[in-house]
Amino acid sequence: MERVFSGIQPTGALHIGNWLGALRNWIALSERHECVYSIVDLHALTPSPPPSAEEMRRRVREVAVTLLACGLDTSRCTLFVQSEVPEHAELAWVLGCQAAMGDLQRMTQFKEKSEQAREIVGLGIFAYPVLQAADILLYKATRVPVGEDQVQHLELAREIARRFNRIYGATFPEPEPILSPTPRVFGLDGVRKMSKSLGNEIGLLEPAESVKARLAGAMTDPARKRRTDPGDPAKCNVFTWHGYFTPAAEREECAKGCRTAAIGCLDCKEVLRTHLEKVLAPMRERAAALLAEPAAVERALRAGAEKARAIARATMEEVRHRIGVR
Ligand code: AQP
Repeated sequence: MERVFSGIQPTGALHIGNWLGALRNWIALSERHECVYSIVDLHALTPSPPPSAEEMRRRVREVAVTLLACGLDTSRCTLFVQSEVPEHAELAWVLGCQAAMGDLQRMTQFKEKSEQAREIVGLGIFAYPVLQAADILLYKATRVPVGEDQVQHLELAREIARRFNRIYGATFPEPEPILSPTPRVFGLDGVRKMSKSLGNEIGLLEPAESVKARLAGAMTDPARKRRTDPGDPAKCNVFTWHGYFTPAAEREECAKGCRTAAIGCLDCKEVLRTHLEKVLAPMRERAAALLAEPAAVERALRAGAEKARAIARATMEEVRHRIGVR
C-alpha cells in the first residue's frame, strides 16, 4: 500500500475550492492508501503579519471540525496538527541545507505571497517549500495529492530528496504527484483562484443565507450587462461551478436559457445554489454536532499526532545517523 501525505493550512475557513481541489480526493484516497493528513499550522505562521495566538488556535479547531464534517474518517487515515510533531521543523533545517537559493527564488508562490506581505517578507515564506518537503519526506510518502499551484513545490521536494540521497545515501523515496481532478477553482471574482486569504470564497460551513448573498454577487459572463442580453456560458465562472454541482440535464437547460436570455444570471445562480446546498447542508449539520463535542475532536487529533510521531521519530533517527549529528 502506498503512503500518501497532504497538508492544509489553517489560514481561514475552508472553501469549496479546497473541497473540490483537495478534500474530496483526500477522502477517496483514504479508502485505498495509507494516508497521513496534516493541519499545517507552522506554514500558517508565514503571512506577514501572522495571526494572533488566539486566532491560530481558533482556526486550527475550525479546520479540524471542517475536515471531519466533510467526511474525513480518522479510523481510515492519520489526521494531526503539524506543530504537535516537532520533527517537521527539525527535518526542515536539515533539508534546507540542501535546498538551492536559486530554486527557492524561482517559486511562483514565493513571488505572489511576498507581494501580499504587509510588514516583512520573512525567511519563512521563502523557506515554505523546504518545510513542505520535510512534511512529505518525514513520512517517506510516495504520493502527494496536489492542486495545480503546488506542482512546482513538489518538484522541488523531489529535487531535495534526490540531493540528500546522493550525498548521504538512499533515504527518501521521490514523491510522485496525484494531480487533483479539479486543480483550480476560480473565486467569486471569476478571475483569481478561490483562496481563503483573498476573500473570494464560498465557505464550506458558511450559513445558507450568506452563501445565497455571496453567490448573488458572483461574477458571470462580463459581457452580459442586462437581463435581456444573451450570455455565453463558456465565459461564465458560475457556469463552470454548475459543472461541479448540477446534474447534466439541468445544467444544459441553464446554458440554453442563458444563451437565449430566457433566464437571468440570478435564476441560473438559484439553480446552482439548490445543488450546492445538497453538499453544504449535511456538512453544516455534522459540523454543528462536532462543535458540541470539542473533546472528541481534540481526542481524534491527539491520537493522530501519536501515530504521526511514531513514524516521524523513526525517520529522524535514521536521518541523524546518516548526517552524523546526535
Ligand atoms: N481554488 C482552488 N482550486 C483547487 N484547489 C484548491 N486548493 C486550494 N484552493 C484551491 C487546494 O486545497 C489544498 C489545501 O490548500 P492550502 O490551504 O494548503 O493552501 P492554498 O492552496 O494556498 O489554499 P488557499 O485557500 O489559497 O489558502 P491561502 O489563501 O491561505 O493561500 C491544496 O491541495 C490546494 O491545491
